[in-house]
Amino acid sequence: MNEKQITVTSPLLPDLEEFNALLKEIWDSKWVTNNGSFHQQLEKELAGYLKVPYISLFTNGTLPLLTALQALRITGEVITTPYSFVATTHSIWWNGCKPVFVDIDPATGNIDPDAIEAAITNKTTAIMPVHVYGKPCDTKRIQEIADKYGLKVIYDAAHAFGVEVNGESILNAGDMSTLSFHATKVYNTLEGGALVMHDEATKKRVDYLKNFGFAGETEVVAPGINSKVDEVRAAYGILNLRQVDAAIEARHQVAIKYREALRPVEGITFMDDMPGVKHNYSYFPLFVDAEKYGMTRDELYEKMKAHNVLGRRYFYPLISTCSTYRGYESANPKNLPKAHKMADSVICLPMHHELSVEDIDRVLGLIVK
Ligand code: T4K
Repeated sequence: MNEKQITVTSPLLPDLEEFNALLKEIWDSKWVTNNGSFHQQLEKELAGYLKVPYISLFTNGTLPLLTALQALRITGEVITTPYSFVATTHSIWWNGCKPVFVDIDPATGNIDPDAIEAAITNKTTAIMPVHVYGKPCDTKRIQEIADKYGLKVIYDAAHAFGVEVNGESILNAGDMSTLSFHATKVYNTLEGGALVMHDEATKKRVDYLKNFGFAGETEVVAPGINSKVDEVRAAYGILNLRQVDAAIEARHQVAIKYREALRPVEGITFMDDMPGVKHNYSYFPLFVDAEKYGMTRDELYEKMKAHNVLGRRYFYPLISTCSTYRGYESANPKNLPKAHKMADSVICLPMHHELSVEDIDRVLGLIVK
C-alpha cells in the first residue's frame, strides 16, 4: 500500500521560529511553571476569545471534569450520556459518584432532556451532558430541569471550543463547562484543558483545587490535585490562538465539500449546521445504514483503512458497555437504543485544517459509489 496516510486529525502547530522566540523568553526568565506570565496571559486571552467571564487552565481535559465535580461538591448520582469519550464517565466514577446513563437525541448525538427527567431519583445531584462533536446541547431545557429539581449542570465541552449559539458562548451554559486542548482538538496546547465558570469566587476555589488546595504559602483549604500548566505549553497556546480561526475556516471548507458529495449517497447520513450556531467543525461524523448503503459501517471502515484513510469510530463502543459500567441498570442496552444505534453506525471522517483537495477526493472516492 503506497497511498499516503490520511489521519482523522492532525495537530495545529505554531510556527517553530515564533515558538523558539517564546522559549528563549522562558529560558531567560527561569520561571517555567506555577502561574507564570504566559499562563496568566493565555487565561486572559482565552477568556476574551471564548467570551467567558472566568477560565482556569488545566493540564488536560479530564482533570477539569474531576475538579468541577469536586468544586461543586457533587455526591450521589450524576446523570450523563453514554455517547462520549470514556473520560466523561470516568470523572464521575473517580469522584465516588454513580453515573446514570440516559439515551440521546439522534439529531445531535447529545443527551435527551426528556430522558434526563425520567432518570432523576432522590440521589441525583447533577447532570453531566456533553456537546458531542461540538453540537450544542439543548441547554435551555436542561437548565429548566436542573432548576426544577435543584441539580447542578457540568457540561463536558471538550469538543465545543469557540462554539456559539446566537452570538453567546455555549461555554456559559450550566454551572461550569470543561474544555480539552489535546493535540487532536480544534485548538490544542499539546495536552491541556480548561474549566469555565461564572464568578470570581468559583475561579479562586478552582485555582486552589488545581494547586493541591493551596490558598497561600502554608494554608491548604481543600484536598486539591496538581493540574498546573507550565510556561512552555502556555506559550504554545498563545501562538495557536492566533491561528485557530483560520484553522476552523479550513475545517468548514472540508465540511462543505464532504456534505456536497455525500448528500446524494443512499444509506449515508451526516449532520448539517444548526441555525444560529457558530460551529467549530471539530469532527465530521457520518452514519451508515447498512441495508440502504449495501455495506456495513465496519466494512466501510475497513475498506478506508485498507486504503490508508484512517477514519475513527468515535464513539464506539458506548461507555455504558465498558466492564466497569455495564452492570449498572442504566447501562442496559434496552435503556439506550438510540445511543447504540448511533455508536454502531458512526465513522468520523478525516477532519482537520491541512486536508488538501486531493485528500478530500480520496476520502470521498472510497465512500461515494
Ligand atoms: N471529554 C471528551 C468528550 C473527550 O472527547 C475527551 C478527549 C475528554 C473529555 C478528555 O480530554 P483529554 O484529557 O484527552 O484532554 C483522542 C484524544 O486522546 C482524546 O483527547 C479525545 N477526547 C478522544 C476523542 O480522542 P485517541 O486515542 O483516539 O487518539 P489517537 O492517539 O489515536 O489520535 C488520533 C489521530 O490523531 C491519530 O491517528 C493521528 C492524529 N494525531 C494524534 C496525536 C496524539 C496526530 O497527528 N498527532 C498526535 O500527536 O484519543
